[in-house]
Amino acid sequence: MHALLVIDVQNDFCPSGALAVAGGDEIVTGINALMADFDAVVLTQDWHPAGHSSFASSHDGKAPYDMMKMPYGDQVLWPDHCVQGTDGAAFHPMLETDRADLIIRKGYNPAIDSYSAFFENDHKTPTGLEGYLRTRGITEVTVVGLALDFCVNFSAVDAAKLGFKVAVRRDLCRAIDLNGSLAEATAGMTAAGVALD
Ligand code: VGL
Ligand code: ZN
Repeated sequence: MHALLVIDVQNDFCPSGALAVAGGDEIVTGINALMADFDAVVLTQDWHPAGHSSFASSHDGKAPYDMMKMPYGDQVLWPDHCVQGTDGAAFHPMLETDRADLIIRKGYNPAIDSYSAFFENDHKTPTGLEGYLRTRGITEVTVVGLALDFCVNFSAVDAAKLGFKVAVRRDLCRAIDLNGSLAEATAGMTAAGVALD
C-alpha cells in the first residue's frame, strides 16, 4: 500500500505569503493529478500558535532567518507564518483537499518547531502519523510539497528511518534554499535511502 504525503501546500508558502517559496503555487495542479494513483492521500498543515518559538518576532534582537540555539538543537527563526486559523495557514485554494484521507497538523507546540510530518524538531515527539500509516497497511510513501529543503526533507528522511520505502518527486516540490540548505537536504535524503525522482 502506497501513500501520497503532501507537505504544507499552504498560502503562506506560496507567492505573496508570509514565508513565500518561489514557485510554490506551480506544483498544485500536478499534485492534484497525482492523488488518484495512491491508496491513501495525507496532507500536512503547518499550524503554529501566535507567538510560536520558531518566529523571529518572539525573540528580542532576532531577525527572520537568524539562527537560535534551542534546548532541542539549532533552529532557524522564521517570519511569522501559518498562524492557526489565519488565511495564511489555509491550504492553497486550488489544492483538492476533499481527496485527503487524513490532514495532520504540526508545529502546534509553542516551544518546539516541527518540520517533519512524523516527529517534532526534538526528533522524539511523535505526531502520530507513523501509527496511522502502519495501521492502514502503508509500506511505501511518495512525498511532494513545500518546502523541499525543510519540511519535505525532514519528512522523507524520517519516513525512511522508520522503514518506509520513500520517494520524493522533486518536480512537485519547491525549495527555500537558505545558506546551502537545498544541497544539504539533497545529500541527507540520498544518504537516508530516499529515492529522488
Ligand atoms: C516550513 C519553515 C518553517 C516548511 C515550515 O513547510 O518547509 N519551513 N515552517
Ligand atoms: Zn512553520
